[in-house]
Amino acid sequence: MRFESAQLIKLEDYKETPYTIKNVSLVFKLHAEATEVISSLTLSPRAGSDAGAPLELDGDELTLVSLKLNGAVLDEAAYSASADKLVVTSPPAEEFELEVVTRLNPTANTQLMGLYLSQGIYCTQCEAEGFRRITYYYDRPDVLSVFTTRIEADKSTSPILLGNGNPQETGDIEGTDRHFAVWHDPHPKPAYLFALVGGDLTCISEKYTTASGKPVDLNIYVEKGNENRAGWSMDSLIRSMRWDEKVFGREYDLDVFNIVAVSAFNMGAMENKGLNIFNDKYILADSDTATDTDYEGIETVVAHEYFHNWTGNRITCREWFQLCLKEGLTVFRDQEFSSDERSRSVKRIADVIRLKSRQFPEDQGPLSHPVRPTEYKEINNFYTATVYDKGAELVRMIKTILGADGFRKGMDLYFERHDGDASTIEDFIKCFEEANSADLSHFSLWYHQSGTPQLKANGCYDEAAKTFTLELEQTTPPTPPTPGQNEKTSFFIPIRFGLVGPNGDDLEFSKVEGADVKGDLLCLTQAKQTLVFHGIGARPVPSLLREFSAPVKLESTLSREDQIFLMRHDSDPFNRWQSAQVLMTEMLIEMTNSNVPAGKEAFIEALGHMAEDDTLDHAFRGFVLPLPTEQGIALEIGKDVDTDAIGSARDTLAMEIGLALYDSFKRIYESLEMPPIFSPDALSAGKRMFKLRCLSYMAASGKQEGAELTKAHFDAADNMTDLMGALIILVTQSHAGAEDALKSFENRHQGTALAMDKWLHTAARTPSETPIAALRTLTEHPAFSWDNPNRIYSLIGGFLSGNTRGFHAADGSGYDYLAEITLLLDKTNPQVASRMVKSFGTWKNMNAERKVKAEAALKRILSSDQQLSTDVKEIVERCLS
Ligand code: B3K
Ligand code: ZN
Repeated sequence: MRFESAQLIKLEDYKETPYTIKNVSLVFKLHAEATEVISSLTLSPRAGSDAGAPLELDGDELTLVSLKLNGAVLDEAAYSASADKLVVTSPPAEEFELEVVTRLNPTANTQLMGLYLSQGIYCTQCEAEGFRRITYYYDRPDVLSVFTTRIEADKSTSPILLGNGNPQETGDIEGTDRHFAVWHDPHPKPAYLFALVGGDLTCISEKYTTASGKPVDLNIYVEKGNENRAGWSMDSLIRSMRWDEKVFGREYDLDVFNIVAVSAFNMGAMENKGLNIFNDKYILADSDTATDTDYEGIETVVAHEYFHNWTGNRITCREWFQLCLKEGLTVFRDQEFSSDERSRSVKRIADVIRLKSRQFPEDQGPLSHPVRPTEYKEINNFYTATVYDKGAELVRMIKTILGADGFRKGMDLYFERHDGDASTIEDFIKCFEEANSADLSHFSLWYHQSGTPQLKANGCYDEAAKTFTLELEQTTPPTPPTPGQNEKTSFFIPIRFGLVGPNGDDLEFSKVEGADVKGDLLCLTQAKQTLVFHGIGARPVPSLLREFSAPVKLESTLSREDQIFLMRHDSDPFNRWQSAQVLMTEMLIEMTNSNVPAGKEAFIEALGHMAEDDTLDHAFRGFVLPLPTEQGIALEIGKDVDTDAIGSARDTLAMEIGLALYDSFKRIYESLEMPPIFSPDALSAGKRMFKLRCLSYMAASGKQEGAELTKAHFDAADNMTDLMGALIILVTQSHAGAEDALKSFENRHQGTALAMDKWLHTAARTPSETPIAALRTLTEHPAFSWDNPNRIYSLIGGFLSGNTRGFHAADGSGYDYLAEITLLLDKTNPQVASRMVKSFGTWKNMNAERKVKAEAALKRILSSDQQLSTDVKEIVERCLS
């Protein structure tokens, strides 16, 4: 484990290694507690590097068994080896072979980085710096080598042996009950893409033929008994492969593509070359155990990891500061895939909800950092919503600015020019500039400057002159922890817009002064700009930031009537949703401050109107209905937050809407027929979601019937979506049937870990007078375990993100508990601990009473006697900065 003394790593210090590694040949002798790894490296001094420079290889908790150079045991005086470094003092000036033998204990590897055993399955996780926990190596993304891997293991416990690339050879090891498999990956790759798997697995298989006629064997490996739950993943994989050929012209490049699902995994999945390893949550699905959201998540993650084959693997990152080069781009690609497979406008809303709920809080608090940071202590802390989701927004803006054809030209040039490279954001941007003769220098600031810009808009119509004047102003609040960024520069902000006329159509204009406008796109480049639109025949309502064309916070001065008008009439579905959100948020904030919001009835009527509008698809209507989350409202309020007041205001408005529109919701709920056989397709899923959202309001209305119908929905559910949907309503709204429903869910699903994760997540959200006592009791439940990240993310994560009033309880008990479990988890799995402790990221927005408690809890972590991991220490220090 790396401890708190870790160095600050800076982008400006980047230097190439003095040696290159052409080939890596690995032999793994797998044993549960003593695995031997023989690594043979072909090294050469890099041209232009200092002759005779020492060879310094990375390690982490390693035990060196032996070391040979060009076949001879190396004299002890010629090298030094510690757990985290191997230094060969004066290596030869010509190409040479180094053989490094290390011994590992996969059973004791609770960090789940490097080689570990998960339910009897050997597997690896090397990104970002896990390979150094296997052998001494240049564990950094810019050292690309051709890997050959021989895996040896017991035949009975590990009949399946998988590696990167193509299978080369298999056989028995004579005189033993062991066997071996050799895998060769012809594509040079960095060590973080290395993987192996050994275990007693079964698989489902398909044959795929690429667009140019190359056959590929596709296999998804799962624990025995789960093979019937992997079909959706296979279907998603095949659709992703076809889509990447069609939309980006990218084909798969090996003879096999293997996916393995394991149950103990720190994150969602990993794109190792030809051997993706997945958290089983993102592979296994059937109607009884997975919700529609799970099906959609699986489709997205399978696609995402597959798309990495080009954006990440064929073209990788020069160093980890460039993480968004592969992650932001690949998220953009998976978002586009899902948009094409499902409804584009609904997908856009879902992605923006995610961005606003995960990235905006990060960017507005002490954990704010640029999409391409310039320094870090622990790289694992930078797999953030900013790098991933804001990173994807930046790619989307490039497409918005250049248009679809210009974007494709830039991508084609990127693939052509950088295939086989370890690249940078500058390389990426240059491809779009050159392919389009465009200048993206101002735009590029988005990669380097942190913070969410606020965009203020104010419009004024002059009937006599037939002009509409639009004042736009951007400001980006300082984000103090970002070094040197207290003064912010203006961004290049692409704004899609329309001037909506009285009948709901966009008005034409004859000319515009004050900004560069092309069609429905205007680009704001300065702090303040005033645009004058000429030839406007009637008073328009400006609809700005259509499709959420830039990741900014729009502060509009539109009246409530105009906002309701957009909600009802805007031709951009995204902005119809956005207007409803703005109205709900404004009213909830007023109610939190004990005021009665103006225009509430008109808003509720408009909401009912949208719910009943059969021209809109069900999923869209399902997304329009719910109120912003308590966390979302807290973020909008931004300071002196009282989560109890927010919670009560939200409950009240939900009740008022439920009561006012009860008959509408009931009519919709009863009229929407579901097909007799479950299907996870987007249309059916949208309908199920819409029904549940109507039900949620009916239950919130206070009418007994609403609660009864919810319980009946739960009892009649023949799929996980309906079961969970109804359970969440019963539990979070504290209805009488909640306890019975939790019991019945438990009886039905005990023993199925992924289903019980949902139970833990829901139970953690139960409103309680003593939330921490209730949470402690849940940690004793047989379905929970401190050893498996999925269980922790479900229960503890469910509490932190879904029980806002419990976590932010004014007595500070939630903060104390988070400090306590951070220290507990840090002993075994720092990545999981660090993910949990990030929930402190918004503590500065709280009111004084809560802030004092949160700060004390954070300081208690720092002052603990326990040695902290770099992961946790860095987050806690940044939170306190
Ligand atoms: N690249 C991996 C994430 C690795 C996280 C390391 N802490 C999965 C993904 O983003 O596709
Ligand atoms: Zn990724």
